[in-house]
Order: sequence, then structure tokens, then C-alpha cells
Amino acid sequence: MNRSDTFKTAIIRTPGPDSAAGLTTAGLGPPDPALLSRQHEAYARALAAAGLEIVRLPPAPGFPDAYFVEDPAVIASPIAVITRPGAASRRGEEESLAPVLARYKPVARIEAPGTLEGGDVLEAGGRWFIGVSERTNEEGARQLGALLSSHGEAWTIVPVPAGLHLKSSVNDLGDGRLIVTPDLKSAAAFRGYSLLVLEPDECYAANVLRVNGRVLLPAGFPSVRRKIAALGIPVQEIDVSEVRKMDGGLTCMSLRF
Ligand code: CIR
Repeated sequence: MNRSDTFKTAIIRTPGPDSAAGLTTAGLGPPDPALLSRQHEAYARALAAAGLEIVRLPPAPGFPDAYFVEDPAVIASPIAVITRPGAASRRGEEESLAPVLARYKPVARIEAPGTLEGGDVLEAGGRWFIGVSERTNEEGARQLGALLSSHGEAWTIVPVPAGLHLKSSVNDLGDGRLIVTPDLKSAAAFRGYSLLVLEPDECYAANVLRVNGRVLLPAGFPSVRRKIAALGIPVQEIDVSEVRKMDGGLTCMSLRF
């Protein structure tokens, strides 16, 4: 059974009026706030259609990236972990999130000098992969690993070769299959998984979200859509053009458990 097929709840956060002031390296120009808002709504509807109860948090004033709600926390089955984002401008987002998580799980924290962002944490096939990236350092990865180990969970550190986070380059397709960018196709960590390797011009499509038996895919990658569908997995395209302008994607806009 895939853990990603047992989700009941998704925590999301409405983008604030300052969402264009967030961090970005995309070079795609500023997002259109009204379109961003519609895309976020469509995303929430897709999660609801997948059977998830949506817990919606209001914007966090002063934190334009806070709707990327996956980064300040990690939810494993037994615990929730408040992270310590590598991006200093994102520290503080967790304050309004922690009390919500505490309704569902015991809450642990990543402590300084560790840094960790949830975008670097992937669960697939019963194992956790923790990326060491520009945002997550080895100390943060090891703190999370120790917490996971104490709950009987297996984990592996993966150096992030490119992009913002680990999940910018690899995600779960379920049943022992991963979608990866060419950079990760030979990564030792993923030996034993069956890999769908993207073409170099399709790397953004690595940010798919498997949820309750289906895969949400960023719109605009018809060949990737066909390849996922050929694996027998229902695929739903979601337009996240405005989210992409802020270096974000499908995985980072919700916490699922
Ligand atoms: C940032 O740079 O922190 C945000 N603009 C984007 C975060 C995207 N998060 C993710 O992919 N997990």
C-alpha cells in the first residue's frame, strides 16, 4: 500500500496579497495575483476531489512564501516536525502552523544549526529520502532522520544536484516507481525503484503529486502525461504557471496526511 494513497487531510494556505514579493530564481516575471488565486483554488479542488478534507489557513502577513506550506513542516505518520527553513525570510511561517499541526500529531522541531525545508523530504515505497540542498543542511537532515528512526522509519540522505529542493527533481509515482530528472537517474539512493526519466526540457514536470491513486501533473507536458498514463495511473493536469514563477509547484502547496 502506498502511503500517498491513504491521505485524508490536506493543509493549505491561501496566497496573500504580497505573494509576488516571495523568493524566486525563475526569471519568468511576477505572478498575476488573480490568476495565482484561481490556480490555487483549482489545486484545492483537485485535492478535495481526491477525497481529502481541506484545512485552509489564512495568509500569513509578512510571509509572501507562506502558501508553500509544505516547507515549514514535515508530517510523518506518527509525528509532525516543524522545520527550520534555510531561507531566513521563511523563518516564522511555522508559528501559525504549529498549533494547527498539534491538533493532529505530536510536534517536534528541527533546531539550529540545522536547516531543513519540507520540499527536500520525500517518502516513497516506505522509505524517506532527505535532500541536502541550498536550503537543507546535513545537520537538519540528520535531525529529521533521527526523529524518523525513533519512530521506526527508514531514511536516506540524497545530495540535491540542481534546482531548489529534492522534490524539484524526483517524486513518487506509487508502487515502487519514481519520476526523476536526468540528473538523478543514476542516484544510488533510488536503486531498486523503477524510474520514469524526464527529458532535459521537461524537468519542471518532476514536481508531480501522487495522491490517493492518481497523479497531479503540472499542465503543459503532454508527453509526460502520456507516459504516466501508460503506466496505468490516472493523471490530472493542473495549471500552475503563476506558482512556477515563484519557484513553486504542486507538492509544495499542501501538507498531506
Ligand atoms: C521559496 O523560494 O522558498 C519559494 N518561493 C518557493 C518554495 C517552493 N517550495 C517547494 O517546492 N517545496
